[in-house]
Amino acid sequence: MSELVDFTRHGEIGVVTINNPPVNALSPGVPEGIVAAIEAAEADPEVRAIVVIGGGRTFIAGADIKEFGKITSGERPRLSLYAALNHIEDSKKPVVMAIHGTAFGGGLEVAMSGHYRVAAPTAQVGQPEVKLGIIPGAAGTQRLPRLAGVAKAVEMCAFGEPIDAKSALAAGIVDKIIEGDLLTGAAEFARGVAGNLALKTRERNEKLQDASGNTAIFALAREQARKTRRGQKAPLAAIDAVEAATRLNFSDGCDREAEIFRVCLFSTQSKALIHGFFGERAVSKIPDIPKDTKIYDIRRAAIIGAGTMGGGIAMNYANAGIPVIVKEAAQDALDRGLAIIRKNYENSVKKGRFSQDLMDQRMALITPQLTYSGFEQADIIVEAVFEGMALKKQIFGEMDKIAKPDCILASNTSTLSIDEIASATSRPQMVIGHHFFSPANVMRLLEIVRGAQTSKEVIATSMALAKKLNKVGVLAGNCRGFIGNRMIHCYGREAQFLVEEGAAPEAVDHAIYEFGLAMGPLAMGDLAGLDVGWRIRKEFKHLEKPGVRVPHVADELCELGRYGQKTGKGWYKYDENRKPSPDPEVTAVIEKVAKQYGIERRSISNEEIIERTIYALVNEGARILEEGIALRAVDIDIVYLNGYGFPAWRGGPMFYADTVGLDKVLAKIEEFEKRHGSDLWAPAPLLKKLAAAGKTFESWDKEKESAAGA
Ligand code: 3H9
Repeated sequence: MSELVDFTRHGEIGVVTINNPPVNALSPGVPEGIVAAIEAAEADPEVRAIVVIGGGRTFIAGADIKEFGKITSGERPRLSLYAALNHIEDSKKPVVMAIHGTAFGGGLEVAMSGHYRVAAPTAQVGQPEVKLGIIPGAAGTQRLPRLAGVAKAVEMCAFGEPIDAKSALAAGIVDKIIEGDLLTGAAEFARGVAGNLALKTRERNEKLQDASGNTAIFALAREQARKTRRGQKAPLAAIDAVEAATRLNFSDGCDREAEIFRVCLFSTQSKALIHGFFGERAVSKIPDIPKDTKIYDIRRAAIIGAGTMGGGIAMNYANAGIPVIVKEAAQDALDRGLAIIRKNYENSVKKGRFSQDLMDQRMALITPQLTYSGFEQADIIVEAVFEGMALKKQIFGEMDKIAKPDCILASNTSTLSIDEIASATSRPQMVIGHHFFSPANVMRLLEIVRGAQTSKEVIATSMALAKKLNKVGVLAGNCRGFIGNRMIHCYGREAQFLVEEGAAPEAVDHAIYEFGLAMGPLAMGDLAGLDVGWRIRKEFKHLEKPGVRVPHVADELCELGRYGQKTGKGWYKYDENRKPSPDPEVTAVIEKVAKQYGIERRSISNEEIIERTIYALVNEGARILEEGIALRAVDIDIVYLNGYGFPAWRGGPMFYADTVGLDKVLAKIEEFEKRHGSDLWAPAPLLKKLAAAGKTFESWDKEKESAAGA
């Protein structure tokens, strides 16, 4: 056979094994190899039934996502698996698909072309294509409703969540769960069905019902998709494709699916989501840190600070099974912190996300205390106190005295210099930034900030730890605000300027929300607490360049005690259910500020709101890239997708700029520079360079990667 697909005979059972590590994606040669192996099995008179199984850690994780870019760029013709899958299904000998690991996307589509499916208890099956902005493209939307019924198929194809083996069995996708060795069990199952050719999936129409019976299912799914997948086209497209299965015969349904698949594949949304998929994996690769760098074993953690951040961070450690001490300075603060942790867990139990038992286990891993007792045994200590340099340095000085020599000393600072913090210790090589995002138990981003002297081992351990904590770790260089907050500072500044210039706060937030972010910048400020930024601005007041415009409204709101949601008022006023509404007091503050600083008020379009805020991110992002604070443009995108609610289907701010065209983005920035001055809007040199060369941030990443590999 081929290197990718192997055929062997185990007595009267032909075994087809796919060997395309790491995930047995359907790369060129794999589908052809499976078909050839099935043909060989059919031609072998000794073989009575066939088992198809994945070699290594999984069955088939889907089509090879790397191939999609080649199709859209015209490098490869269209990808079609229909004929291959019909060929498998037309086998005269029963084909048993043996699933372990993940049968995702094209993997499940291959599995459904078999006559039977058996699965390991830990296997998962799913049609996650919508997460890549596409729909199943190898008859998944046509075979799945025939196996599992319309409602299940809509749920799986439109929302993309995988299901476990037990649910797959209940849905009729899998015929048997095999305990013990999968190949042995599958072969035994195959012997049992030898000579008994089940109906082809594509001919099983009994679960499709008539179109009218399904109307409610489709209507409900569309409503849910519009709500929970706001702005995304693929979920609705997937529903259309499953609906086609209920209206057309299999072959015409497949044609319809192919048309819809192609439209999705060529969409900007799909390119953006695929960029995010590979980006999430690319960020873990640090060019100057070899794969075999020593990683410290993190078995015990300690956190200083039981506030919102400290508590959330403690939950991450407990969730990963790592015992964690949480230290506070005063009993009431410690009690408050622990009560919030408990409440968060209780909510998860109430929502059925996990059992009371699991909650109890996790709570038992968290030790609240007022002293440093036990800190000497910790493998990592995370400081999560107030954002003030003096306090942080004092704490790091104390940690230095207590911690064992190979303990990692991490700061959760969101803006302050890691090098200055490290200078309070005798071991700057062990000091690193672990910037979690609020709520820390929910947000996936962990910005890992490398100081000038941070050791490679500490960086490598932090990247590995991020994975263990179920976070996406992105490495950032040390500068004020690192990647995320340095950029958000410019974005927030423009949002406030827009308000001073005449846009209502709700107009700014609405435009950004419509653009696709989870929340507008002012509403986000209210949620995070306006006093946080106020305090930071006070700390950095001495760095402000005289004569450069700064926003004033948020500081004035803080002076009035309007810290945001926590005080019931900030940019908005909040009712007892935290529902915001515009507040005349805020309008009065804005008008007063505009008058005081001679700012002319005018009507501002949604387009300007988007350009001023998003291009401010892009321009600062380009500087961050050029300075090497971020390793790649995609690292910035991953920070924004996972830490700031940037819509995944726009790919992140840098990818979004690529899709607009860097020449157009630059032209606007130059216009803003003329209007608002070079201090705020001078275009980043890298942006100018790329725009002049007709390049993109993505192409810049690729050039850097190939230069590093050369
Ligand atoms: C599809 O099937 C369309 C069809 O309807 C048919 C159309 C005609 N392709 O995530 P990991 C790489 S669309 C290429 O770190 P894990 C990944 O980049 C597809 N490469 O491992 C990484 O590379 P590297 C539908 C892939 O154990 C390495 O494998 N399927 C693919 O944490 C390890 O990956 C999906 O959307 C792929 N399909 O998680 C599933 N998958 O080491 C996408 C992975 O160089 N995949 N790679 O960085 C996943 O969800 C996870 O990878 C999986 C394993 C759960 C499978």
